Amino acid sequence: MERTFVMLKPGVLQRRIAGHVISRIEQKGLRVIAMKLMSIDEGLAREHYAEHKERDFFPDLISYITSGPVVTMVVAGDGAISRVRTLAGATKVEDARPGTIRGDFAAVTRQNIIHASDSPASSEREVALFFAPKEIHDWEDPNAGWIE
Ligand code: FUP
Repeated sequence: MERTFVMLKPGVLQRRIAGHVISRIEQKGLRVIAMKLMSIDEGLAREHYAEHKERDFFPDLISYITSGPVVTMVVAGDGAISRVRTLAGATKVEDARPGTIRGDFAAVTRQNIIHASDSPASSEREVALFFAPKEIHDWEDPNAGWIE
């Protein structure tokens, strides 16, 4: 069973669409096993996006991600990493297809609604960066045996 780190970026709360985005994840059959509302300080933002620190968009990215509260989650399920990436859609809004979260809700790439880990190594690093083990509450669906 795979785990992935998911973050709903600041614009999501401001636009009152958190429920819509979380529903996409739940409707796909994935399990939310950790979730919290938090504000990201500059240090945490820089660490999270360290791979982009040389990119020209880095200062704007850090300023945006620290501009308001975010919703962070750990999502579990078979193939959770690629399944959430598929639900999220392409990074650049011009490439994000209708039906995906970014394709349906994002108009600006920097404000592209959702972050989701892109590999098992990223997931492990990001889950540990944002959640203490005791904040993760795994659970089983008693109906799972009936529906698959
Ligand atoms: P993703 O894994 O899809 O979130 O994409 P990246 O890790 O490549 O990018 C992280 C964030 O940087 C994006 F969500 C938005 C921002 N970004 C830009 O603002 N401009 C770009 O050209 C690429 C990414």
